[in-house]
Amino acid sequence: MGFRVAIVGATGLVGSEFLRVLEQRAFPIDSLKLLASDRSAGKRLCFMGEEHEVEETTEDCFDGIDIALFSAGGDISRRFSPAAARAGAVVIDNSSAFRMDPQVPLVVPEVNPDDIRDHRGIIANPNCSTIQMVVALNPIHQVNPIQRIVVSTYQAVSGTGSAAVDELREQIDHAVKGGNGEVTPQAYPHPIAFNALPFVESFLDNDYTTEEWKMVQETRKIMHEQDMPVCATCVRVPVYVGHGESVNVELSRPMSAREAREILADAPGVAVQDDPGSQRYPLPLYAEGTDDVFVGRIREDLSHPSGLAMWVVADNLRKGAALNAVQIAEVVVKEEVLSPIARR
Ligand code: NAP
Ligand code: 12T
Repeated sequence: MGFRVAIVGATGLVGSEFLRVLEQRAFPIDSLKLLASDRSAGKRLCFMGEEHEVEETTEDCFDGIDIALFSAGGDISRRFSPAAARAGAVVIDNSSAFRMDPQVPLVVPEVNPDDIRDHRGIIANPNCSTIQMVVALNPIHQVNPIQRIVVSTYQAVSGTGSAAVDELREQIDHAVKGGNGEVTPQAYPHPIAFNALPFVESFLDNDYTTEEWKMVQETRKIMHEQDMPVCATCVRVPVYVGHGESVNVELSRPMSAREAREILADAPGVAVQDDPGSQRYPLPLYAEGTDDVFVGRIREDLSHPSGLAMWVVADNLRKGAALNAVQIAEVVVKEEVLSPIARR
């Protein structure tokens, strides 16, 4: 038996990754509804060798939908996902709109799949930077509880959407053609080509960015550790796809780098790439289009008796967004926890 699936934001970067991931994983689909803004209505997108017409998202377009994958920004999620849930769909939402809502599970299937059972129609997909970090840290935490996390991210422009990807390309083109550096940044407050911006999304009153604060709060919620101390610095770098993270943890007891490597080698969703002698470590360029969270540069933190340092990379559009959401949908289907309204 297949399911009736809708994708809201189907024309976006995450939306097109949804189409690829659903196809590659052979998700059981009976019918597929592609939704976006009125600007895209009538556009045709290919899925499983067939063209599908994009429709405008409206409150009443979710009738008969079992699973609605939302990826069109927080405003659209707030506007339409309650209607989708009321119509009997399970909403899997990629925006930050509902992530910290106590009634909405926030799920990384490798870490807290059981939280899915408590959903009331909406399940939130975490922030990309948080997802890859908890996939790498949770297996260590289960063996030797983490006392504190310090993370710095190196985030790709595709996290911002297709306009930012175009902007990086244009700024690089401009420089290659001998431009004198006068570009008018739009996606970010400063040029992103040949730069590194210690700013992702927006600033809060506490001088952290919203992205940094999501990493703090979402990590605690997913790992069920409400008091976990987390300090994040999020940096945008001129990379198209693939977020990198320098992660430092303080554990309850010392752990050798070798033991950490062994734990991670057996961890679901993790691939260890760690051989300094042959220049082997995770790289965004090679993570693009793949599903794993890659971990390398695993070292004992020589400045702390029970510290570890590591470098974590994943495709932010796949494990960071579309893949994680489809994995949630796979659990929903397998555990038969479809909408409380429309369980079939
Ligand atoms: P994008 O490439 O800019 O695409 C935006 C999508 O939203 C397009 O399909 C667009 O449709 C659609 N949209 C815009 N206004 C709409 C409206 N009024 N009604 C319906 N659809 C509308 O952005 P993206 O990279 O795919 O990201 C989209 C969203 O996904 C983000 O805003 C964020 O909430 C979420 N996201 C989450 C993560 C994560 O960490 N889990 C990562 C990346 C993105 P048109 O083509 O018709 O304009
Ligand atoms: N600002 O899903 O710009 O909360 O890289 C994901 C990615 C927000 C999110 C980004 C962002 C999210 C970004």
